[in-house]
Amino acid sequence: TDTDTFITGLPKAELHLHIEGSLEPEQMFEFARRNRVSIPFATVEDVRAAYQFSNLQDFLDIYYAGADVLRTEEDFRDLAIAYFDRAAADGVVHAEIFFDPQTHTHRGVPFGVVANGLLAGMADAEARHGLTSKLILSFLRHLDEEDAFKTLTQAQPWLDRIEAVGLDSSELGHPPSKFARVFAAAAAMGLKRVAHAGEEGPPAYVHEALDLLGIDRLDHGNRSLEDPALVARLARSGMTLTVCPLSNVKLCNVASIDLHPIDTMLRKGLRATINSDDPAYFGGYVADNFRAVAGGRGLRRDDLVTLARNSFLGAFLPDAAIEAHL
Ligand code: ES4
Ligand code: ZN
Repeated sequence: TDTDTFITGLPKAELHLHIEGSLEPEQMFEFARRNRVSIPFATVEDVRAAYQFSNLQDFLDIYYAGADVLRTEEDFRDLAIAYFDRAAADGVVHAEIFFDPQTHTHRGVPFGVVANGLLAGMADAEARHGLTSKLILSFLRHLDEEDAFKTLTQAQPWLDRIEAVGLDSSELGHPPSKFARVFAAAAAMGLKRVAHAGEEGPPAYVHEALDLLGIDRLDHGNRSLEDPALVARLARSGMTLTVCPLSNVKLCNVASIDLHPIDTMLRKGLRATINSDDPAYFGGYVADNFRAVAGGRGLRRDDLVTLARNSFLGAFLPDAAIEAHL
């Protein structure tokens, strides 16, 4: 349709994408076969049928299990290449992607295997599509502070190729305050900071992410809408929210796409962006997310343009590069 063409033709940045969450079932079988890893599924259809979640933890359990097929530098490179090919087809020209090193180092896969594989995929995307990208090292918040510090130490040889640190995994019971010292250390190393907050957790966790982690960007942030003073603060400071509509519906944080608050966020002056989060698990890549809210919320073209423009305003790119994308 016209809207489809308009959406894919709109240049955009993707700012909230977990590379492990782009592992499609077909590739899961391929990596399982070549690495001789067994998986508890017989067919691709069986895998897809298992992707029904009632909350974040339901999803995380299956997401960490899926990541077990990722073993070699080639796996991480091929995973990234497959994501960037799909992103480029959707009109993504710049992507800032999360990776969860602890998911891999805890299985005996060295940090460097993960980082070098992803960096090879990023170089391929720039060469073949002109798609630029950056890496965000995300800490698993269900693990302790000491493990996050160890991960930051393992990252030292790659720090010049890592843009930011992030915070993901099980939100409830693991407030940002748990990682205040880790984020302070990352800031001292010159890294930018982002955090998942207000996905399932209360507005107080968003306040903590701002006050104790010094975040430059807020991942999800949906529950900020429950706190008018917080909304005003986010709007006033021009904070970018990386919103993930299909993820919100799949994880039952929003009852259905036609009830998604994306347009409320825009009307309240929040710098919201549209992202795919874990596209292989949540039913779509970034253009699918744009289409879902365009249809479900009846967004006009000027709203879609604003959302795409916001993605560049929120990107960790030099001002001149942002300007060139607007
Ligand atoms: C995640 Cl949707 C979401 N929330 C928190 N942590 C995550 N890791 C991967 N996807
Ligand atoms: Zn996420």
